[in-house]
Amino acid sequence: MSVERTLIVIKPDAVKRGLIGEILARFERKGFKIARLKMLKMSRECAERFYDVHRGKHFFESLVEFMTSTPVVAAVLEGPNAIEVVRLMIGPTDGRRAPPGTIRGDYALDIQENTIHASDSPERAAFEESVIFDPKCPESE
Ligand code: FUP
Repeated sequence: MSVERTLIVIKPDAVKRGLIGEILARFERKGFKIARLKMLKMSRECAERFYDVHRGKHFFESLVEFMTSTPVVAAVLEGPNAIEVVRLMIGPTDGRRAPPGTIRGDYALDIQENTIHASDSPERAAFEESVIFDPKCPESE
């Protein structure tokens, strides 16, 4: 069992719907420690860095617009096999196909406005934490 860190972002759709507490509570109940927490309104530069691997894809521009539209809440979660376990808890990308019981399965009906992001590898987790917690990605006022 390896203790890992992963980065989650509660997306604008979920923040607007008042789901921050409910979503964080699911991870706390599961046993993860919230190691870092930040509410921010992502700048375009911050969102483009965060989603650098998707640059050039057909949905990139609309994804950046969505993620910069209203504040998000980011957290670093720590616990055993955090990356794999948190990905299982959030479910597949498309909310319509995500099984009930997963976060996307319970709260989302869309592929973009799908409630939550979670890192998919240790390298991405470290990179995404560095982007989000960089002072160049300022906290929302
Ligand atoms: P995931 O890792 O499950 O968040 O999904 P992906 O890495 O496949 O997608 C990254 C982001 O792009 C997600 F926010 C969903 C979004 N996306 C679209 O908006 N349209 C698509 O066709 C595919 C992904």
